[in-house]
Amino acid sequence: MAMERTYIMVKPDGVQRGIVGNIISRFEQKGYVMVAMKTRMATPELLDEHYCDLVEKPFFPKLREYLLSGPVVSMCWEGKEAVSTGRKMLGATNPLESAPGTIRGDFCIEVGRNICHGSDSVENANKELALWFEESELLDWESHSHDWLYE
Ligand code: DAT
Ligand code: MG
Repeated sequence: MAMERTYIMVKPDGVQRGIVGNIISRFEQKGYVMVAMKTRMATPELLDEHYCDLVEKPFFPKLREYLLSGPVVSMCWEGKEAVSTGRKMLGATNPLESAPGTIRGDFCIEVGRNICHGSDSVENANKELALWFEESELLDWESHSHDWLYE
C-alpha cells in the first residue's frame, strides 16, 4: 500500500476568510491522518525555495507578496495515495476550472487567490515537508479508525 505524506498549506486568504477548519475537516473526513500542523508567517527565503520552479515567472513577485500578506497554516496529511488525492481535493490551479466539490472549486475565483497549496509529487512533498517543518514536528501515530479505513 502506498502510504504517503503530503504538504498542504492554507494560504493567507484561506486563513483570513476562515476556511481553515473546512479544509481540515475535508482531510479528516476522507480518512487521512494529521501528522503536523502549525500557523506561521512565510518568509521570502522559504517561498523562493518552495516555489523554486516558479521564481523566474512574471507572476512570481505578486505570488510572493500574496503569500507574505498574512499567516499561513502548514499541514502534513498521511494516508494511501495522499499526494495525488490531496491534489484532487484541492482542484485545478485556476479556481474557475476547479470542479465544484473541490476546495478551490467551492471557495475561490482567481488563480492569485486560490487559498491552498498541495504537493504535486511524492518527491516534492518530501522536499516541502522538510522545508516547512522540523523533523521532530512530524509525528508517527496510527488513527484508531485505521482498520475501518483500510482492508
Ligand atoms: P498549484 O498551486 O496548483 O500547484 P503551480 O505550482 O503551477 O500550481 O503554481 C503555484 C501557484 O502560483 C498557484 O497556486 C498560483 C500561482 N500561479 C500559477 N500560475 C499562475 C498564473 N499564470 N498567474 C498567476 N498566478 C499563478
Ligand atoms: Mg505547485
